Amino acid sequence: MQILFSPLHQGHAPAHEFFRGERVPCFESPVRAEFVHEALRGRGHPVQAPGEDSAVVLRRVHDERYLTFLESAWSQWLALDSANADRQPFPSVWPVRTLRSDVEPANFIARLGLYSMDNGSPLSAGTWAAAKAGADAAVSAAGLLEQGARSVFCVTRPPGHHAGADFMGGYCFINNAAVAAQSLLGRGCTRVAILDVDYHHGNGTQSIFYERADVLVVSIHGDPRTEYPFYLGHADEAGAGAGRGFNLNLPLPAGTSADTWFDALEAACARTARHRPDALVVSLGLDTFAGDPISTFKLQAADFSRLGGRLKQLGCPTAFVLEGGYAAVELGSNAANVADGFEQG
Ligand code: OKP
Ligand code: ZN
Repeated sequence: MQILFSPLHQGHAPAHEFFRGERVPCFESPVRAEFVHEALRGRGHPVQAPGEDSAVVLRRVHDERYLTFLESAWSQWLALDSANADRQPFPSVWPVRTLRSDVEPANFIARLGLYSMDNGSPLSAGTWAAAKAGADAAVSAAGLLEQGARSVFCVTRPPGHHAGADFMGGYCFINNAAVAAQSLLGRGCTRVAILDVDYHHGNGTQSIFYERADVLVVSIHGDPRTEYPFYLGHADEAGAGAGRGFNLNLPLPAGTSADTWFDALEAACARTARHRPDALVVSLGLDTFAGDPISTFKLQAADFSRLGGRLKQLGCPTAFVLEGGYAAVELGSNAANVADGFEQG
């Protein structure tokens, strides 16, 4: 399987996030992508750097105002105080119901709140370059599929599926899966499916395509009544307008076993097949692993091979986009099991 990897991901390296009221080291760390890259390379998969520029497609997925902010956010932060180089900006106020989000504040932290869904998406000096490289990988994957590749694996971080058209959230800044899907539509595909198997509901992906019928979004995830991102991902969210029937959520209770998870995967695959997609984008979160430090599903290493094999049976050109997975040491082999399961399936 062709692997797309850029070392620019390493520049996204914030030190801390908030967890249970404390500042803790970031779960979403550079070693994650290094482990995945090493494991895939070690199993003989060819690796190349993303060759295409995502600039045009990015603007079809995300709002200009948000992209402009994101690209210059770190330099805006430094301009406030040169000592900010060693500090992380966090939002402190969000424009919830009754507050205005149409006026961009002059205050940097207020702008950060406007463009964030949570306090869990810390920025660092290289965040934009890392996120942009992820989008470049997504567009490059679409290009490789267009040229006849059966599958491509984007080793992207930061992840993307919580990022919406105009906001960051849940460690995510640019929605790489949405960028891949949008790029495929511009390359002769008329129907694309996104299958999100990350533990957390991909609220950003859902919201970007919610009123569209060309991109089917199917997600298996922890029930948002108890699991992040809490405010989206319920079973009754089916799409709206022209997109009605083109969003399928399969929430599962915290602690769900592998057997039950694979039952949900069958339902997800059945709906995906019925869409007859010209290409499939898999938001590949590996935080369904039993050893994940922030999630509660019970998949084991061999289950990731089974997942890859099942996805192969859909018979579509497939782009895998790395999302979550925080058991860093096992992340590489779990990701490589999906790739190998797909190729052998
Ligand atoms: C991203 B992905 C709060 C800690 C929890 C939310 C989890 C984001 C998961 N600061 N953060 O879907 O794996
Ligand atoms: Zn996740």
